[in-house]
Amino acid sequence: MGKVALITGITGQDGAYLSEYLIKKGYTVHGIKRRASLFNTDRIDHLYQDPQLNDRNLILHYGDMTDSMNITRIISDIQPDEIYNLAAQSHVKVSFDTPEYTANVDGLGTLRILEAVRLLKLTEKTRIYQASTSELYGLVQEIPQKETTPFYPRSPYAVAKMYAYWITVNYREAYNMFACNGILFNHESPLRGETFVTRKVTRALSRIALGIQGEVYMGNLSSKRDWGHAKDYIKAMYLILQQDQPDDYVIATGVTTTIRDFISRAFKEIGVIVEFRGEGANETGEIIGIDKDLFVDKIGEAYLAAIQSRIGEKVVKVDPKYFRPTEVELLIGDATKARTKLSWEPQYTLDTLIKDMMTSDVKAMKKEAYLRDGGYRIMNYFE
Ligand code: NAP
Ligand code: G4F
Repeated sequence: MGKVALITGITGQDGAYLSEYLIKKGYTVHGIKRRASLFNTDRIDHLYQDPQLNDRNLILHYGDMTDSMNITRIISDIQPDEIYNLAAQSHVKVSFDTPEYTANVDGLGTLRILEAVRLLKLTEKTRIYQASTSELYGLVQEIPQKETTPFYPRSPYAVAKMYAYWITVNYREAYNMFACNGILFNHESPLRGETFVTRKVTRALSRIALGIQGEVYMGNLSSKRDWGHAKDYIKAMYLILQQDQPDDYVIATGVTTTIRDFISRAFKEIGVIVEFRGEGANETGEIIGIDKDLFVDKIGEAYLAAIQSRIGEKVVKVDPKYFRPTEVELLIGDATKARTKLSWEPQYTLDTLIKDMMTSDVKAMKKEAYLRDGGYRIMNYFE
C-alpha cells in the first residue's frame, strides 16, 4: 500500500507540483481546498484528467486553516502518513493590509495542524512538513543565510511564519513529533501567483512584446532575491520527510539577483534590450534595441515592426504604491546542509527558470492577444 499524504494549500503553486510528484510516487494525496465563488483548482485540474494518473489518488476536502474542527476532522478521517502544511496567506505586501488574518492562517494555522496530530494520537505515525521561509531572515544578520542565522522578520507575514517555525520546533522537542521546517528561499514557476514579482514581470513583458500592454509599473527594483524553480524545491520537501531524524533545512540556490536584473534578463530572453536609468521612484527601463532574429523566433514576425517602433520608449516605471513599509533588501541562501544530508541538487538555473516562465506566458498571452484589438493597454493593477 502506498503512503497517504495530506497537503494544505494544494491549489497553490507548490501544492500543485507536490501533489503531482507524490501521486507519481504512488501516494494517495488528499488536499484541503477553500470554498470560493469561482473555480480555484486550475493548477491541479490536469491531475484528474491525466490517464497516466489514477484519479482516485487525488481527493479534495473543503477546509480552511482558520477552522480547527474542520482540520482535526479531516486529519482524523485520513490518518495521513505525511502532512505538508503549505497553506498560507503568502503575499508579503498583502500581509501589511491583513496582519491579523495572516497571523491566524500562517501562524495559528500551523498550531492547529500540530495540535490535531497530537490530540488524535498520531504523533508516532504522522510526519509534518512546515513551509517556512527565507522571509524569516528579513533584515539579514549574516550573508549568506543558513540554518543557524538569527531571524529578523520584517513583515506581518514573516512574524506569523516565525511563530509557525518555532511552534513546529517546540512540538518536535516537547512531544517527540517528526515535525520539520523547510526554510525555502523564493521559488517560482509558470504556476507562480500573478502578483509575485517574477510572474508579474513575465506576464507583463509577454504582453508588452505582443502589443497588448504599454508599460509596467514596479516597486523596489533594487531588492535582491535568491530565486529557484518550484519543481526543484518541492523535491526537497519530500526528502525532508524521508530522513531518519526530523530536522530543519535551508533550500536555496546560493545566487542572488536584483529585480532590475531579472527584468533585463526576461526581456533579453525574447530579444528586447532594456537599459535602466535614474533612481528610486524616478528609475525607468527604456528599450534600447531589438535582437530581430531572437524576437521573431520567440514572439513572431507579426509583432516585430510594432516593438521596433518602441525603441527609445520607457516600458518599465516605478510606482511607490508597490513599496513596502519595511523591505527585505537582500536574500541569499546557503543550502550546504540540504545538499550534503538530503543529496538535494537543483536542476534549474535562473536563466532556465526565466526561459520556462517566459515561454509559458508568451504562449498564454498570445491566446489573449488574438482576442484583443492589438491596441496598447496599460494594466497596472497587479500588486
Ligand atoms: P500560494 O501559491 O500562494 O498558495 C497558497 C495556498 O494556500 C493556496 O492553495 C491557497 O488557497 C491556500 N490558502 C490560503 N489561505 C488559506 C486558508 N485560510 N485556508 C486554507 N488554505 C489557504 O503559495 P506557494 O508559493 O505555493 O507557497 C506555498 C507555501 O510555502 C506557503 O505557505 C508560502 O508561505 C511558503 N513559501 C513560499 C515560498 C515561495 O517562494 N513560493 C518561499 C518560502 C515559503 P487558494 O488557492 O484558495 O488561494
Ligand atoms: O515576489 P515578491 O512579492 O516575493 P517576496 O516578498 O520575496 O515573498 C515571496 O518569497 C518569500 C520567500 O522569501 C515567501 F515566503 C513568500 O510567501 C513569497 O512567496 O517580492 C520580491 C521582491 C520584494 O523585494 C518586492 O518589494 O520584489 C520586490 N518588488 C518590486 N516590485 C515587487 C514589485 N514585488 C511585487 N510583488 N510586485 C512588484 O511590483
